[in-house]
Amino acid sequence: MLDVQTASLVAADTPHIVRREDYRPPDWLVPDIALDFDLGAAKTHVAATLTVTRNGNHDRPLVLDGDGLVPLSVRVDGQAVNDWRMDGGRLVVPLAGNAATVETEVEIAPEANTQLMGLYASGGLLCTQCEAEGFRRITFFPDRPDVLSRYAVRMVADKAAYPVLLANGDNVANGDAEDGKHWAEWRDPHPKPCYLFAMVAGDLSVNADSFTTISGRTVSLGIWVRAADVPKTAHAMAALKASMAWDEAVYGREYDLDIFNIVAVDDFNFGAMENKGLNIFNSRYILADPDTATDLDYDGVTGVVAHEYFHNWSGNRVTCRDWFQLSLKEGFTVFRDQSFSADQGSAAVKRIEDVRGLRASQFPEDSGPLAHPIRPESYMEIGNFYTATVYNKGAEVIRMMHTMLGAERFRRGTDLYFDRHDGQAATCEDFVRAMEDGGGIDLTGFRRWYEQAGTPKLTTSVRMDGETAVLSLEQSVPATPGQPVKAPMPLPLRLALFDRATGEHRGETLHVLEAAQEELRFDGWASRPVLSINRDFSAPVVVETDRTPADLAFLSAHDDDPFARYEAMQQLMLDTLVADISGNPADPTAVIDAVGATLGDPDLDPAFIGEAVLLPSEAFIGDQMLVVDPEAISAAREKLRIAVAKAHLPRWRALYEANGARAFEYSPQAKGARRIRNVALGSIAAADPVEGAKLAFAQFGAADNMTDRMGALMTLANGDAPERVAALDIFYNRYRGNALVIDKWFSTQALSTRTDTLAAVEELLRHPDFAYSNPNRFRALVGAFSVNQRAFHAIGGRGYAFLADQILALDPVNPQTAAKMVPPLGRWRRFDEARANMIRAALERIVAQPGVSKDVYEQASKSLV
Ligand code: B3K
Ligand code: ZN
Repeated sequence: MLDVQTASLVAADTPHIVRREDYRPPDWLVPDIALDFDLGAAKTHVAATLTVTRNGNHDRPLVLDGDGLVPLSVRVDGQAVNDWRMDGGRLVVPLAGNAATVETEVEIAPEANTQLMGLYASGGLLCTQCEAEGFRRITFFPDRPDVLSRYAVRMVADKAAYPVLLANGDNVANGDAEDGKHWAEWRDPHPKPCYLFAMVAGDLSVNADSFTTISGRTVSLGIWVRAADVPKTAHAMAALKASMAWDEAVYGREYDLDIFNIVAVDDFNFGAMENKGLNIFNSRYILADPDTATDLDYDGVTGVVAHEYFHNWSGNRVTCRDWFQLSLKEGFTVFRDQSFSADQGSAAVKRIEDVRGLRASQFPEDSGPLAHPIRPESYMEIGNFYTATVYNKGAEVIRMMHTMLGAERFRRGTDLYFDRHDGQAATCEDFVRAMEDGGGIDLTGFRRWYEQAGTPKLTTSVRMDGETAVLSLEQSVPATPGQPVKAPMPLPLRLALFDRATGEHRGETLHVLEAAQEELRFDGWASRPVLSINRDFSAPVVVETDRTPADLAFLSAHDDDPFARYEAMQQLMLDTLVADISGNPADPTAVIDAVGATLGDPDLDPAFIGEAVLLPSEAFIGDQMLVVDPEAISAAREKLRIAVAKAHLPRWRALYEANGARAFEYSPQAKGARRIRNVALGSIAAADPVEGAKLAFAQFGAADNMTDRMGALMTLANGDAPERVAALDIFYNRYRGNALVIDKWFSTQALSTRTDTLAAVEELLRHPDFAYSNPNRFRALVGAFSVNQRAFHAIGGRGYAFLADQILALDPVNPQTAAKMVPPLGRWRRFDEARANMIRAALERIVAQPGVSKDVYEQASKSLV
C-alpha cells in the first residue's frame, strides 16, 4: 500500500494533459453509495457498495478511479468476479447489463498519508480531504464532480481513541461493538460529488449552538476542536451564525440539513473545505482569542467560515461539471464572502484589502509564465489551478456583473441560476446565461473574461475642447502563454469628474468600455476637471492616467469614493518612488503633505487612515518596473518612509498616545485604534530607531492582545536594537507548544527586512519545531521567505537555490504544498540577467529531479517558458 502510494508521486515521463474541450459525460452514474469503514491510524479497511447505472448507449466497462489502491475483492451483484483489471491506478470492471451493484474492498494507511489528501491522521484525529481528487485515495470511484450520489456511511473505531465519529448529513444510528469499539451511521440525503465526502474520527470537544432558519427550522451547529481549544471557537461560531442569516437576507438561501458541523485540524493543505454538512478547517481559520490571534486573524476566520458556509449553495447544491469550471463555485463564493465581510465592518477598508491582495498575488500570476484564464483550457494537475486567478480574479468577474446589473437585477440572475441548476453539476456558461436571462443583459462580449488571461491595461487622458472635457480611454490586453493576440474586454468603469474649485464632482457615471479605444465628452467645464476613474476598483485592470502630482494630491484629499482616494495616494507615492528608483531625484513633499492631510482629517475612519498612509509594498513597486531592482526599490522606499515618518514625527507620537492602551475590545473602533497605533509605532521607529525600539519593547510587554504584541514584535524584528533578540525569546517561550502562534514566530523572522534573513531562515530550518509534515509551518518559514523580495532576491542568488532545495525536500512528502511554492521562481523574466540565470538554474534543477511529482513538474516546467 505504502509503496504503491509513493509510486503514485512519481511523474510519468510525459504527464497526461487534461483538456477542457475533451469533456465527455460520465459512462456510468452512481446514484447511491454505501461506505463501511473499519478505522485505524495504521490500517483502515474500506468496503464500498456502489449502485451503478449505464449512462447513455455504449458498451464501455465501468472504470473506477483509484490512487495507490489495491482491490482486496470485487463483487458484482453479490458475486465475486475476477474479470476485472487494473489500468494504471484505475479499476476496470466489465458489466453486462445497464445497472449493477459493485462492491470493492481496500485497505489504506492513514498515518502514512503525508500528502494530506484522502484519509489521513492529524494530531490523533483521522480526517479526510477529497477535493479535488482525494476520494480516489480512499476507495475506487468515478472521481469527477459530475457524478452525484447519495451517501450512507458506517464508521467503526476504537471508542477510547476515537470517541467522536462524524460524517456528512444526519447521524442516523450509533452503538457499541466488540473489543472496545463503537460505530456510527450517517446518511446524507443530498446527492453530491465525491469531492464533498468527509469523515472525522477523534477525541474532540464541541462548541454546540443552534440557528433558526428563516422558515423556522432549527439547525444544530457544532464546532469540534481539542477540549482546551473550545474557548477559542466563539468568534467562528458568531461568524457562522451571521453568515447563515446573511445568505438568507441577501441571496434568499436557507440551510438545508438539520446539522452543520465544523472540525478544526492542524495539518491541512489550505484554508478549509466545504464538505456537505461537515466542513473541515485548518485550525488557523477557526481558533481565535485576543491572546493568540491578531485582528487580521479574526478577519481571516470570519471570511473563511463565511466562504465555506456559502459554498453550501454555490458549490454544493449547484456544483461544477468538471474542474475547468472551478471558478463557477470559487469566484462566485469569494465574491459572496467579500460582500459579507464588507457588510460586517468597513466596506471601504475591506475593498482596499481585497484589491491589495489581488495585486499582490493575482496580477503577478497574470503577467507571468503561469498565466491562465479564470476558466483554464488544460492542466496536468488540477491541484495547481486553485489559484488567485480562479479565486480572486474570478470574484472580480462576478463583481463586474454585479456592478453592471445593480444589486436587484443581479439577485434575479442568481435566483434563476439556483432555480435552474439546483442539484446539478453546472458550467460557467450556465452562470453567465442565468445572469443574462434573469438580469436582462447581453453578456456576449463579457464572456471574454472567461477566455482571456492577462490583466488589461487602461490608459486615460483628459483634454479640453472649448468648454468640453474630452476623456480618452484606451485599453490593451497583454499577450500571455498560448494567447499572443487578445480582443478588447468590456470594462465597467465607474468614473467622476471633479471640479478643482469646489472640490466636488457632478455625479458618478458607469461607463462600460467595450472597444479598444473610445472618447467620452463632458460639456460645461470652464477648466480641466480632475478624473476619478475605476472607482471602487470597478474593473480589475491596471490604470495609467495623465494625472499630475497636484491632481493626485487633490483626489487624495477630496475624492468621496474611499477606494479612489486611497488609490490616488498610492499612485502619488508610487510615482515618487519610481522616479527616485529610475535616478530622477524625487521631491517627497507632495507625499508628505498628502499623508499629513489624511492623518489630520477628523472625518476619516481610523482603519482607512491606517491603510491609506502606508507606502506600497516592495513587491508592488517592483511590478511597476521593467526590470526589478530589489536593492534600489528598498533603498528608495526606506528613504521615503523615513522622510514621511520624520516630517510628521510629533503627529505620529500624538496618534500613538491617543490610540494607546485601552483594555482589549473587538469592535471596529478598537480595531481601527490598534491599526493606527501600530502604524504610528512603525513610523516612530523609522524616524528614530532607538525611541521606536523602546516603545515597541514596552508595548510588547504590556499588550493584552496579539495585534499589539505582533505589531511590536514585527517592528523589533526588522531592526538591530538589543530588544529584538529578547522579544523573540520571550515570545517563543510564552507560546511554546501553540502551533499557530509559533507559526507567527517563524514567519516574523522570515519576513524581516534585515540583511541576515536568509541565514536566520536556514538556522530556523534546523529548529526542533520545524517540520515538513505540517503545511502551516512550512508556509510560515519557507513561504514567507519566498515573498520577502529583499531577502529572496538578495544579490548572490542563494535564496533561489535555497527555495529549490526546500521544494525538492517537501515534494516527496506533500507535492501539493510543494508545488504552491514554485511561482516566486517564475518571475525570472522581470529581473536582471544575472538573477534570471540563477533562477532558471534553480527551476532546471527542479525539473530534472528524478521522481519529481507531476504537481511540482507542471509548475516548474511551465515557469521556464
Ligand atoms: N474548495 C476548497 C479548496 C480545495 C483545494 C484543493 N486543492 C476550499 C475552498 O475554496 O473553499
Ligand atoms: Zn472555496
